[in-house]
Amino acid sequence: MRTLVIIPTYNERESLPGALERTRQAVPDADVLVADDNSPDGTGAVADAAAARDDQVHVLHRPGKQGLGRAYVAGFQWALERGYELVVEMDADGSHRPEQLPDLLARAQRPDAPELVIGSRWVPGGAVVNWPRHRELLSRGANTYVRLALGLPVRDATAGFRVFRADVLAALPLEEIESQGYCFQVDMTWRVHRAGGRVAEVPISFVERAEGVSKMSRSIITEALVRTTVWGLSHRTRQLAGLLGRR
Ligand SMILES: Nc1nc2c(ncn2[C@@H]2O[C@H](COP(=O)(O)OP(=O)(O)O)[C@@H](O)[C@H]2O)c(=O)[nH]1
Ligand SMILES: [Mg+2]
Repeated sequence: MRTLVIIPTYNERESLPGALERTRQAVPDADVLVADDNSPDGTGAVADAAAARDDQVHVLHRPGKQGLGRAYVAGFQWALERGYELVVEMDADGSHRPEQLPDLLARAQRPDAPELVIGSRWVPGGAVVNWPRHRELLSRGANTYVRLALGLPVRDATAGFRVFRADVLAALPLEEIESQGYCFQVDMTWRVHRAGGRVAEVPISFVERAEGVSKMSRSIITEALVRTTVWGLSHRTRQLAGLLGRR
């Protein structure tokens, strides 16, 4: 199936070349789109140089830092306009190992394939390598909260290594998605689930970045917490209204 791997970047000059090289080796048939938010460190130029050498590498230059969610939505639209059938999300920093992409893509292409395949840290066989304890606790806690608040049957809803079927993306109101940070991943998972899409998780080992710095911030955590709580409350209110309506 025609596959596009979208790599969002903000100040990933050191990490991007390795990510591109490994991705092209691991899945040579897939095309790659770097979605760069005009990184001050010149990541955009590094991406352009790679694209000049390789027809299967493309670059989407965005005007400035608008968050992970906006970068992915622009990348999804780019993919849909060009007829890709599978769309992959992957970080630039090496945390998502391109060598595990064939596993995810295989799961997404089986006859009973789900609409969304998540590379999961928190299913049996999944792992994190070199992650600081506080990040692990945050991720586990956030995922437990999401599962309970939304009743979402997913162990790693915040994960950013995943494969969407393009038809499910085409059916979603992408323009309406406002989540900016990692909350975007929960938002997308929740939307696919509510639209009746199936979500499957494939174990991955997530490796802490060796270069550059994380863009995780307090405001990104707050956004995720507030939005998940609002979605959870409206979900539970609808459930309750449904129950009362039936009596
Ligand atoms: N285009 C774009 N990419 C971003 C933005 N914020 C983070 N990213 C990218 O998203 C990926 C994950 O971010 P990272 O800082 O590694 O988050 P962490 O792994 O949770 O610490 C990396 O490839 C970042 O460069 C943004 O605002 N715009
Ligand atoms: Mg990272």
